[in-house]
Amino acid sequence: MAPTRSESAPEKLGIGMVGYAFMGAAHSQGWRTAGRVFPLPLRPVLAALCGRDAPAVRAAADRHGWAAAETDWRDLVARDDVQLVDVCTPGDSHAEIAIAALEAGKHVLCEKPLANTVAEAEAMVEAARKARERGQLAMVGFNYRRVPAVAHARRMIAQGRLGVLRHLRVTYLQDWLVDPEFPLTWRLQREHAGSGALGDLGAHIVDLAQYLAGEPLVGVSAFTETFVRERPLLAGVSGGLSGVRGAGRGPVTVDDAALFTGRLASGALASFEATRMASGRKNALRIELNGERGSLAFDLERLNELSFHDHTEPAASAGFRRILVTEPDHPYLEAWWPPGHALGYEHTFVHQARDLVAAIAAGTDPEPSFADGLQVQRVLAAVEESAAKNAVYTPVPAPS
Ligand code: SOE
Repeated sequence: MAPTRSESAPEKLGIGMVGYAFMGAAHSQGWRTAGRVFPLPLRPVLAALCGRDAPAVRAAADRHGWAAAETDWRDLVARDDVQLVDVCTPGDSHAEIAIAALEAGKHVLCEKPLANTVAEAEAMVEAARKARERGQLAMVGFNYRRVPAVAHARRMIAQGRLGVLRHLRVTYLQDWLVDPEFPLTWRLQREHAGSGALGDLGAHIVDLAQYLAGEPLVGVSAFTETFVRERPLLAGVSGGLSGVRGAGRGPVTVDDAALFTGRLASGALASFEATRMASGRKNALRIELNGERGSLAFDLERLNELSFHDHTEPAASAGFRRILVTEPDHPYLEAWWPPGHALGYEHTFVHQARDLVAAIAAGTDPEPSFADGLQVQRVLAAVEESAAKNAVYTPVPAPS
C-alpha cells in the first residue's frame, strides 16, 4: 500500500529561539521558509520564542509564526517540544544560554560573534565537544557564507581557479552610527557587545576571509578608534538597529571602527576595515582575492554577482567579467527561482537553517562550527591587543 501523506511526512524538529529583535526576525524567516523551499529530511517547527517582556514576546511570536512564548530562557531550554535552541541575544548571554542548551541535550545555533571573549568561546567549544559525543550538533551563524555567490566563490577557490593566493582585501562598511545623537544601544556597550564594529562586522569579514581562503589568519596588526565617545542614553527599544533616545549621555565603550592587516598561514596578505561610520555605505561587505591564476571579487550590495578575472587567458581578451550566480547548479539555487530571478539578504538565513537541519538528519558536523567561531574570536582578541599596544605604529616626524 502506498504510504499516506502523514506516514511519509518528515519528522518534526522543534525549534526554540531566544531573542526576537533584528536577528530574531531574520532567523524566524529562515526557520519558517527552509522546509517549504528545500526538501528537508526533518521539518522545522517554530515551537517557542523567548524574550523578557511578556506582551512584546507574545506579539513577536504571533508576528513571526512561533506557537508559544516564554519569558525565561531556562524554561525554553527545558521544553520537551524543543530539540534545537537558536541563540539570537546580545553576545553577553551567548555562552550561558548555549552551554545550558547543550547540557540539556539540545542542538544549538548561536548568532555571531560566538561570544564576547575568548574564554567564553573556549567554554562553548568544550560544551559542544561533549554534546557531540551524545549526538548533538552546534553551529555559529555566520550567515554570509550562505550567500550563493560566496559559496560559489569558495567552490571556485577550492577548485584552484585562483591558484596560490597572494592578497585578500576585505571591508565591511555601514553608516548607522554617523549621527552622534544615535542612542547608546547595547551594541555600543562593551559589557553587552564585547566590542563594536570589530565584533559586529569584523567577525563576519574575518570568518569570510578564512572560509574563502581555506586557511587561518596567523597574525594581525591593527588600529581601532571610537570617534563619538558619548551618546544619548537609551530610553526604549525600537525596530531594527536603533532605539529611543532618552535624557542624559553615557560613554561609548566599544570601537566605532577597526582597521587591520593580517597574514594567512600560506603567507597571503590581507587587509580589513570594519566601520559603522562610513556615510553612504549601508551594508557594503566587499571582498577581493588575488591569486597567481586569477582574481575574484564580491560585493554584498550586489549579492547575486561575482567578478572573476582568469589570469590564464590571453591578456588581450582577459579581464574581470560578471558571473550572475542564479543558475540551478550554483549553490542553493536548485530550489529557488529560474535563472536571473535574484535572491536577497534573508535567503542566507533560509540556507543556514537548511544546512543545519540537513546536518542534524545526517549526523554530520555543520559548518561553521563553534571551533570556527572560537578561531574568529581569537583573531578579534589579537586585533584588540595589537590596537591597544599600537605595536606597529611608527610616528611620522612633523613637517619642518
Ligand atoms: C549590524 O551592524 C548588523 O545587523 C550586524 O549585526 C549583522 O551581523 C549584519 O549581518 C548586518 O548588520
